[in-house]
Amino acid sequence: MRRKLVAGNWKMHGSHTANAELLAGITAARPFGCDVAVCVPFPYLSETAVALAASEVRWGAQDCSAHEQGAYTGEVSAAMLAEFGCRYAIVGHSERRQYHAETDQQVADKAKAALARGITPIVCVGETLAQREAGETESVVKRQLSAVIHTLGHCAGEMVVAYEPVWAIGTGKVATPEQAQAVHAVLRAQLKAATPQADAMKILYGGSMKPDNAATLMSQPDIDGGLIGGASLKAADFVAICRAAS
Ligand code: 3PY
Repeated sequence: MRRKLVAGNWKMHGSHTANAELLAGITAARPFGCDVAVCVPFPYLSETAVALAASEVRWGAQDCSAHEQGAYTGEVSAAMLAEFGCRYAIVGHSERRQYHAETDQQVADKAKAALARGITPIVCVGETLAQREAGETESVVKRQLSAVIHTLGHCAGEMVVAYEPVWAIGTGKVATPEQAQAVHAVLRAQLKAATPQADAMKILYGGSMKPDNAATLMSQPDIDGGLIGGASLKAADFVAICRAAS
């Protein structure tokens, strides 16, 4: 039995006041029967670390530079994230692939940089609507994951994978449990061919996961939790998803 993980992806949302309220709402609902994390904007890592210090809720970032240090204006290194106690870093979210033209190899390099500093990368893969309609879902997600597997080598078993169909992100559309499970099974098989740790690895579903669909999605055999967008911004919704995972 894999313990589930529910990770909130706040994206570019938050303020000191809103964060304090949200984090208080989450910690007040402990204990959870699953692993719980929030991935917050960089400027809020410090206050999140303070707010969550006495709890088992973890925190992380939404990106991580592939570079160790240097003249990379605007970038944040894994070493810096580690200094803030980050447990996770999301890499390769479709919004970064789309708006920042991140390639499969850049995503893989970011995952490697995170792991080198003891931060678990949550590696996002997923197809666009056009790719799904063209029957390319499997080849797209396998190509995206393959770059990471090859770059991480014997450490591949240490990442978390998140399947996020791009057409389900921020659209209110959600993959059916069967659609999601089918892709998760493909990813699990690919991981099995790459690492003996595959059966223990978490593959999250992301893309409009909400309190009313979380339990059914997470009841699928290869769905080990969720990467939660909009619903992670309301404590009641996020907590309800964590309960569904417990
Ligand atoms: C969403 O659910 O919208 C996400 O992008 C989660 O990362």
